Amino acid sequence: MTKAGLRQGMLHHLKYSLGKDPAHAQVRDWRVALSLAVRDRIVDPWFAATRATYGGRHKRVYYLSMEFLIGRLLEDAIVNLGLLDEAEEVFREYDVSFGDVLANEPDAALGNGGLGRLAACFLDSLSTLACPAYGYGIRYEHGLFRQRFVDGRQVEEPETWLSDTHAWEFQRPEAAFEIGFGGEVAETGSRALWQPGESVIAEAHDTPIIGWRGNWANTLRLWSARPTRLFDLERFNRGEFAAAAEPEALARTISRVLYPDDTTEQGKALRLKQEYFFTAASLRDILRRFRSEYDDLRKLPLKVAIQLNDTHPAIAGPELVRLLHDENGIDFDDAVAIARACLSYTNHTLMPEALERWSEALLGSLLPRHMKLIERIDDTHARQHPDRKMRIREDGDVRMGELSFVMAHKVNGVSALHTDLMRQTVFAELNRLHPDRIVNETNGVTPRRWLLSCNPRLSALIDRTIGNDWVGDLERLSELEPHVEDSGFRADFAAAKAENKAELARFILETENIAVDPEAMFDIQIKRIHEYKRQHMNILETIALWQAIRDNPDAGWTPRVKIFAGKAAPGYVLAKKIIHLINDVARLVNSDPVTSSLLKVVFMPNYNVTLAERLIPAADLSEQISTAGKEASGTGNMKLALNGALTIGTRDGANVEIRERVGAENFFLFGMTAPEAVARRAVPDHATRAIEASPVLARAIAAIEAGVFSPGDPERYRDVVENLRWSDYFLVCSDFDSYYASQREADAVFMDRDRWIRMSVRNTARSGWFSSDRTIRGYMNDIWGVQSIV
Ligand code: GL7
Repeated sequence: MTKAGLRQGMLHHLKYSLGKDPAHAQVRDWRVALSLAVRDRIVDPWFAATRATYGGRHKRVYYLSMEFLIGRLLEDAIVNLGLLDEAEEVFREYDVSFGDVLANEPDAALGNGGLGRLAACFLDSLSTLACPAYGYGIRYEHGLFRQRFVDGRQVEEPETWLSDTHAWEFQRPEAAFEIGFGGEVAETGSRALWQPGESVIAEAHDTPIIGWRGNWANTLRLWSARPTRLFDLERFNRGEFAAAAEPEALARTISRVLYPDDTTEQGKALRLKQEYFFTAASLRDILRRFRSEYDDLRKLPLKVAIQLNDTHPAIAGPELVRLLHDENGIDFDDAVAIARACLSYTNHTLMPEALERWSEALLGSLLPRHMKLIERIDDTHARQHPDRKMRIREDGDVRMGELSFVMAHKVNGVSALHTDLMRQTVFAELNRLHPDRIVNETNGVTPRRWLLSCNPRLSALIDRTIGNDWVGDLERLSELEPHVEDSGFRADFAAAKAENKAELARFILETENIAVDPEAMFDIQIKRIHEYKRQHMNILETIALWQAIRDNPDAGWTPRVKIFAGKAAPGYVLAKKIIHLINDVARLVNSDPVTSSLLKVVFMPNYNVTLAERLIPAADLSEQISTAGKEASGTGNMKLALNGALTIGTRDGANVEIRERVGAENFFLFGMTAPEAVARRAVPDHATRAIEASPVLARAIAAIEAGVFSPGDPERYRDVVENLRWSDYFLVCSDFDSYYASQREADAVFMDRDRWIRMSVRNTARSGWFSSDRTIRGYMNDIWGVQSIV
């Protein structure tokens, strides 16, 4: 498409969709007009993809996920359609800042963290690879809460991404299904009929997702809930206005908010309702589409692959069995076999508190027929495997991981280490019974967003050096490797990073009013706040460094800016305390005249996809410091390495594979391995011993206890410190010395700037394997049995 075409489309929408004259258009009007013009360009390839899929009678992939953390869509679409230069030029003509137009789009924060962002990267790759696919999820009215700090404490505010026009979606009032809850089950012989006691309507909203080069588009179909009956007219006429509106309010509650959890289970009835709501609507839709083409439901697995993103859609197993058996008369054992051949399940965490369980009582009352089917699935499986000790049901609960495993033909982990640990721990017995079921698909990230769009300076340098085929084939970044010996290339590489850092420094000054030295090492930890991710180990190290600099300010320290960003789950008291501590440390350290040219601490509020896009290109050092065995994969670690940051990290999750690929000499490794961590935890008083053995750590902890960072309130961090001293399940104390030493090694290397840049280039050149295109190819071959359509 030409610049003229884009201009014309945009002016058309400005006039006819928004009713605005260019002379009076606001940034928001331009943004919506541009989005609609770009969306118009997606419709044809979208239809063509649908036609090709029907025409070729191809198998489709259905990715069921409670979360799609897609962020902003406009720039992605423009980049994938190759319209970036054209769009920039058009806005120059109208003297409107293109950057402001892009920044006007709200972030679609329909996810908490890595799990939701992975689903978004997968959508981009599925379209790029021309794999016929649908993403299915919930159209939350309010995505992840907005984070503010008040006196250093996290305050949550509702997020309102839909309050302005959402230009991307097509409402589909005709694609609606009635979803029932509760009620009774009438059994007649071996068949049963479920009569739900209440119901809501699931209504579809479609967003087309265009792939790289604009050849293929898939659909993200999000369900919103509306009442079967709008309001109670009788009550309204009696003047009971609030009561009359009740059914509507109740129904809408289901798609009202995203649960703000991250790797902790949320045991709420409403959450279970959300899970069943979107899973049931999606399955109904999948069967409707299948039936429009084929009449034998037994052939379902030939045409349908359903991926369960974690256990949140685990009820898909019993629901599909119910649809096949109760509603279509297929024999129970056959129904289970058909469902299993369609379903596969991705596990994203081994943390016991995050593995979903629902009480049989709750399941039985909300989904009575499903509870009976789960019992039957469990009993049948136990009969088939008499030596089985574990069951799907345990202590009055249904374990959703076990249910998903039993109902899936493939179960995958998200990094090599995590998959091994799955085989050895949570699913050890099931793995023994079904040794071929578990496979590994190491996570990846889309290079379109996480290098091409977010880091234009580095992307342009790569284009100039090796051409631009790397965007669709990221392993070609390896062609950069020989250029590491070229001093001109190294200088350009360093300049791109330096400019990115200068830009971030300006942003930090503007938004946080903190002046940071762009020449200093930008040391970045960005992710949800969690004890296992150990932001508190990072802040302890910061305190220790600050103390060491004060002791001897002229010892040739490497200047550092410690940057943190991330949200804590609102109910996670200790995580919120850690945020407060980091902010308190920042306040004191940043105003210390002795250290302020050498050390700054910045906690950027409201971490989201857009902020990540700003921070990642400017990072020198990537903090990936979780307790070994706890981070299933991580994906931020990949984005940072791809953008040339060096990792300081443990042998956890995908760090292991990153280190293998970028080379051990280009990675700052520290800390215990996963088995060592398990052994260490068994040592009585491991934390106290570690503190006694480390004067540096002891002194940092003592400063917190003395109220150095909370003057007049020395008790403020009592729980954080007591937890470290007396329990320290995540082994902060035991790993501390190793971490501190590794940080000093990073300091030394950073002083040798040429060596650092060589290491940085190698990180970028060797990160090509971490493309989500590679990951999706793995799923297509190993799990779904589908092919790209060319
Ligand atoms: C997570 C893991 O914690 C994270 O390590 C992984 O990269 C991500 C995607 O596979 O999934 N599991 C999880 O429950 N959340 C994650 O981010 C919220």
